[in-house]
Amino acid sequence: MIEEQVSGTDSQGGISVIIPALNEAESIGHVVGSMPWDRIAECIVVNNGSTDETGLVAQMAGARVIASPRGYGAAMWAGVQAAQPNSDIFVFMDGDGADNTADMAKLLAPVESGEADFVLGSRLRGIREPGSLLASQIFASYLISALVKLLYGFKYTDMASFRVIRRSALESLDMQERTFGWNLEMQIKAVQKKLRIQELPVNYRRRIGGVSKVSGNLRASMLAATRILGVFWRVRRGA
Ligand SMILES: Nc1nc2c(ncn2[C@@H]2O[C@H](COP(=O)(O)OP(=O)(O)OP(=O)(O)O)[C@@H](O)[C@H]2O)c(=O)[nH]1
Ligand SMILES: [Mg+2]
Repeated sequence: MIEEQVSGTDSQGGISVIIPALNEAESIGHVVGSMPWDRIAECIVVNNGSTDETGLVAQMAGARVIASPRGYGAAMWAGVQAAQPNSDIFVFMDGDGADNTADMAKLLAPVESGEADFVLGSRLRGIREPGSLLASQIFASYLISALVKLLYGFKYTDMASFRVIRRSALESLDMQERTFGWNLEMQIKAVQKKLRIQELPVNYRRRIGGVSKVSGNLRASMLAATRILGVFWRVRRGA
């Protein structure tokens, strides 16, 4: 089975996994430690502003740790800039242990085989541990998906971090968001650029430890919602 997956790849370069992590010392060691190291070239943890041992724990577990300006999208962008030049595929995922690295091979397969440019992991289509997604998050996902369908004609079901994209495809998107609008900007622009998109189910757990930076924090959720709505406005204007 493993041999089949490896021989099925036409990835000429390598795979860089990029993980933003802000005060995730309780989970990041588990996340980095569970990487499929035989398949990936590197795991980059972007640790901007943590006041705990996130960087040290990630490094001990085998990640390359870098810093960047504060912000979720800023961290993603810094990870892309820092990736080894010959990586031709990026995997993005969270550092809190909610995403399952066991799903990575499934998300990679269509990009590696050349069938897709962008594969989004959908938590709404997968199995969710009770309490891992708040009702408000599920509602927001439906609402945003409906808006994207209405405006751009493509039906996503989620806006999750866990995703795989070909380097050349990402470069064609000219990503501008440096906050929580990053995920949605990628999804909308992927449709606009007519990338070959797939959405596949992924399982989702509660965060292993630490504190939510978004969903469990009202102020941060409102800020993220504002940024996400701002993406619709900005991308519509062609920026
Ligand atoms: N480097 C960096 N990482 C961030 C920043 N904000 C959030 N993150 C990371 O982005 C990922 C997603 O944030 P979460 O707090 O898990 O957001 P969430 O999944 O909506 O909230 P939970 O449901 O509680 O997990 C986590 O790995 C965070 O550590 C930031 O400003 N900088
Ligand atoms: Mg989370």
